[in-house]
Amino acid sequence: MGRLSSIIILLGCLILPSASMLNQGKSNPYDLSNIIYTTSGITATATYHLGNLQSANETVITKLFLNITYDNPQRVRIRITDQQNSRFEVPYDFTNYTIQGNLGLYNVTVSDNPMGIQVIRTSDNRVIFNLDPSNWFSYDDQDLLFTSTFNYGINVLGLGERISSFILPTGTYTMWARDRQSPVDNGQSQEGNMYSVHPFYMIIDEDTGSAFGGLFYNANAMQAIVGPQSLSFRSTGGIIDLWLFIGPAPEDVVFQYHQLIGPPVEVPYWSLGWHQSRWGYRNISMLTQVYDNYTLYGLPLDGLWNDIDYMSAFEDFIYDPVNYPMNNVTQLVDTLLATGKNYIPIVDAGIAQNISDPYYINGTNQGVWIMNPYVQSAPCVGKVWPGNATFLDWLNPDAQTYWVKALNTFQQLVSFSGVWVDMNEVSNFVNGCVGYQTTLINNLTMPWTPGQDINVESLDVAATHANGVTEYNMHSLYGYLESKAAAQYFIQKQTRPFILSRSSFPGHGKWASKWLGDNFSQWSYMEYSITGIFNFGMFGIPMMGADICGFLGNTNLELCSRWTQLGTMYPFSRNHNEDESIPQEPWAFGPLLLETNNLSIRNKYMLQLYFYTHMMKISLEGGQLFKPAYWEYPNDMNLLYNATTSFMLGKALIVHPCLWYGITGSTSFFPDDMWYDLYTGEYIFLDYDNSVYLDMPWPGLINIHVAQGFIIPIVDNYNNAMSLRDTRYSNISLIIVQGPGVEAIGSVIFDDGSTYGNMANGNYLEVEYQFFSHNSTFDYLTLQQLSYGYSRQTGEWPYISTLIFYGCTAAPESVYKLSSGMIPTFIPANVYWSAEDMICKIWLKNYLQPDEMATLLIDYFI
Ligand code: MIG
Repeated sequence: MGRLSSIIILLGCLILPSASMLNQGKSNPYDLSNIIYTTSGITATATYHLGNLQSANETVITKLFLNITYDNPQRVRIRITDQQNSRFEVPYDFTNYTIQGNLGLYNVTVSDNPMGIQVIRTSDNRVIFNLDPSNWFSYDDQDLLFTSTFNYGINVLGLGERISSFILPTGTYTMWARDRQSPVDNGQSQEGNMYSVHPFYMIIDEDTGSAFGGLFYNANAMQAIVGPQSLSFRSTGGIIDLWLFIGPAPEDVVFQYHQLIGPPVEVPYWSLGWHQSRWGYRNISMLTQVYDNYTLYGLPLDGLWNDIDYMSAFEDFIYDPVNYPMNNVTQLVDTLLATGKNYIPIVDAGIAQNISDPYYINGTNQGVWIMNPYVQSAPCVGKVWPGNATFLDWLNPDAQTYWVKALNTFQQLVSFSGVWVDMNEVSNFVNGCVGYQTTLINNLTMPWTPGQDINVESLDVAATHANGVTEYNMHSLYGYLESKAAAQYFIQKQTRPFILSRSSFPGHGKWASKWLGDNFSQWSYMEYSITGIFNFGMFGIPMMGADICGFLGNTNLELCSRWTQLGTMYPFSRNHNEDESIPQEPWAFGPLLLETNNLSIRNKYMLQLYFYTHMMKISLEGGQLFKPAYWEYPNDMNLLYNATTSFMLGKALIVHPCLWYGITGSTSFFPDDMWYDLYTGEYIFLDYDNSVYLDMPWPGLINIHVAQGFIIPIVDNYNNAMSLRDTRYSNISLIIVQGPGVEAIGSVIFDDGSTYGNMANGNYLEVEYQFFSHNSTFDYLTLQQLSYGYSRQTGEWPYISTLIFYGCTAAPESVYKLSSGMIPTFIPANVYWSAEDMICKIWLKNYLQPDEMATLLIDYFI
């Protein structure tokens, strides 16, 4: 690079905005008038002082409409629109709601000259939003800027997608969907934005540890600027539509957000198992060999994935007749389905522009492509794997029909159980529309640029969608709208969608899942996967995972072993690899990895009902399964500052992954509670600072501990199951974690695991188990049906075989069953007690079904 250009780049960096520079010496250029206060909010007109114009060619919008609504007691919406002209708005996909008012939990005030807005949470008088009148505010045509300042230090979370630490360092964060291979973003480069766009943040108050959040519902290229006591958003278009969530606990914010965007789609039972994938299974025999090896090594498998290798000339939906002859594909898929496993092929966003490709012909006939802005009736052609390709315009209803039909045609060819939608940022190997790059460069003038030029490796941002809407506005919505359309294919069949997408946007979780894209086979990326899953859990996409063992570059035995231990605790667990790296299937490194895989996958199986029950509840209520320990113990800010050294699965389990090479144990921190080793029942004596040294063996199991007060359902046959389907025909054990004076509680959801809408329609069985320490001589365990919309089919989860008590301080003697209105029946159980380990076991034989309405009375030796 020449000296001159580096100087220019240097200057470029210097003039990039920082929050303080944006705000320097300028106050809000708008005044409020016509202010109307009602019980449901505030409306006003904002008028620009013309005297504030910086230059004659500024495209300022002079009259704005401010509409603040008190949506409900935990949520405020601030909408600022152009009073005279309509502007692009994100196609709204949230649940409609009626405005409930604020009930005094927050207080909103506005100032008129200049304009200011302040939202205060009344419970602790904290400012949770403050559009300070003395700050610069902009509502230019392509430059929307607003800043919220706080009178205390803040930790900012969220603002995806990027690879970053959980707490975002102060700096500038770009949001614009981009196919980029996982740079680490510490707020300095402005080019760390990746596949998805989620302008959702959670702020943790540095002084009090309490939380609140916000969603800036805007899809245009934008940046968020995180300061020590401020947060700004600067977008290149759209409107200001901001929802604030008042908290005050972190998990409150998550639920409040999910209530707005809608809880995530139910996942199929099988999808929570173990998945094998790689790019580079070049022919059907290689793919079949993978299945055969799983059988050979006695390893369970639930999903076998097929990357772009299956395609003929990289054309979507079309099998290569030489490398993937249809007969052999069908044979393999039939075998998979017969053994309870599933087949998931990839589908790329670009449809090959090949005049003999039926999918191209149909799309052209139906006029569903994103169009070239410079030529009449020609699509904007991009370049991806098949070469020239066209892309669907999701604003056009025909595109959705086209997509559902394409999937139906594909299904007639091959019985896939889910689809993997890739390259949907939408990614393009060239800039703009093929053949029109010069035009593109001449036409792109923007008053400012969020990070890289937005035409780089995207379709021309002038390309057109239905109703004249441009790619400038629609770009970052592609993956989300594509997934939503694909979901309709499954929903029409009443099956649960299983769609793994690389790009997403707020609302995505209602339809589909996501993985973290192209990570590196490096220790640091293994740790970043935890942050990534935390973030997407907040964003309402709980079915998340990262490529286990790493995608780019070569993995190694130790890293892959540790990553398998951790990765089997992701909600979505898939080993996936790039085509040029060394193999990383479970057998790729000899017996040590094989053993780790076997133990780890089976460990996940053991917990299947715990995972599944959580995912089903989340699909009804929102919330996170895989979450920071801080969510559960918000009094301990160390858990926030060291967020990745542990994570929780629900409320009961804490996991300590090994994130470092060359060690076999580590000092580990726990939240303040009573913890037991999940596998052995050993009570964990914590040091004064809540730490303890944990062995972290490999091969071996990842550390999982269970808190007192919970009942964990365990699938008994986890050591024999070869796919999750087998776990449906297993007895269950209950691990009941006692504590002095503490009740223990847990529940299980049973259903058919595949029909769409079971939870919403009540077609499930939920049983709650509750354990009461009655007195020193006997205890109760109650089984209660909370929902009875499903009856277990023949052989499904027949009995509760064993009760396992941790923290048990007396020897059980006998067990009686009380069913309503009947005399207690004596159950001839086998009992065991270890005084030293404080563990009791009661083997119930076949006397208790998991959904019986019953109370067990447990009698102790005294
Ligand atoms: O340009 O389909 O992130 O998982 O293996 C690369 C090949 C395209 C990117 C995905 C990756 C997948 C790969 N794809």
